[in-house]
Amino acid sequence: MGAALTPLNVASLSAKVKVERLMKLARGKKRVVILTHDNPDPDSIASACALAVLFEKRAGLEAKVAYGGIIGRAENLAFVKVLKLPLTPVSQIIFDEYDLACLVDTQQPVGNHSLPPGVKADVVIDHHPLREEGQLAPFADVGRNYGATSTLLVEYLRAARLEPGSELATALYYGIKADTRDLDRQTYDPDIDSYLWLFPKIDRTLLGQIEHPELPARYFKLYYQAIKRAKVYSDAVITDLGEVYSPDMVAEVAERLSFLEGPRWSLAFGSFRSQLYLSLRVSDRRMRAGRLIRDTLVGLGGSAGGHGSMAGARIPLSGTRRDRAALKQEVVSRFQKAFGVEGERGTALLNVAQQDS
Ligand SMILES: [Mn+2]
Repeated sequence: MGAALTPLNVASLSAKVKVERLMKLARGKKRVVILTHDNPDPDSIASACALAVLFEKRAGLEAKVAYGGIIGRAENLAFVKVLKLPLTPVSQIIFDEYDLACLVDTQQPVGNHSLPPGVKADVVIDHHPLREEGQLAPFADVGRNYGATSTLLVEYLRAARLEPGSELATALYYGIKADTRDLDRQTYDPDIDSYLWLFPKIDRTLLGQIEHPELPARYFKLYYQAIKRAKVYSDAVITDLGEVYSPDMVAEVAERLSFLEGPRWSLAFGSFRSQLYLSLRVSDRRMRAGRLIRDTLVGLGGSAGGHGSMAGARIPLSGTRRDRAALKQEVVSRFQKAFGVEGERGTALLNVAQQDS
């Protein structure tokens, strides 16, 4: 995937210039593949789909959106289904058939994506904190304050005078809404501006179907386990979900437990296909969850990242049952230390609830 342009982080340029750069990069190319991060969330999917539309409509390329991992949360499944978003599992992609590769909502060195090791991303568009090597792509738009990658894509569409259809508009709108938790968390002026621009274009009936989906029985079973196993410490709540049916449920549970009154930290972890997925939330915005999770898990392999009050990681699980249990124990004690609750025994959440009543 030869790139003719010199690497330059375009983040400080206007959306109009960014789009011009993208078009310049697309010149002479035929097919583009756009990758979300693994186990993609709505922001990642919406951004990828918007970028595909931009390449198709403004550069005449054939564009394919692909993802690694699985889409498991009911909201995210409904999102893809009701908005008819054209996604392809990465296992079906032959990278040699594409002359342009893009990554959205993540950066190459972060590692939570399925771009093969030998393939360099030509385009990287992401709102997560900048990783130095993340800006080495011929087109890198990274490192500025945005609550969602979808906001960046809305700016591109507007600069390109491309009117999104109601489905794409709804996708981008929900992408911003979900990542910023209804414009409440890590939200910046461009997010609000894009949100308001999209609002008249969305389909509210479809949005309702996404936000209030039917939930499978296993969802409730997982929550039952999560609550039963949750342990509360002076400043943290930690739960082991065991085997999960979808990695993104780990983040959902960590998010839910972060509402527990008292502790600032919430940590959930669960295994899926021989990986341990971890998700961390902190109620104090001054704490940097992404930095903490990376520092805490150093040396265990896998990948970790995050921003502000939320972070996630995955680490490979190998060896015997006992090895896996030992790794989990190691992870928990490292976090207990990081949360300042080492040496505490913790109380089962259900027993805390008894004390309350
Ligand atoms: Mn995002």
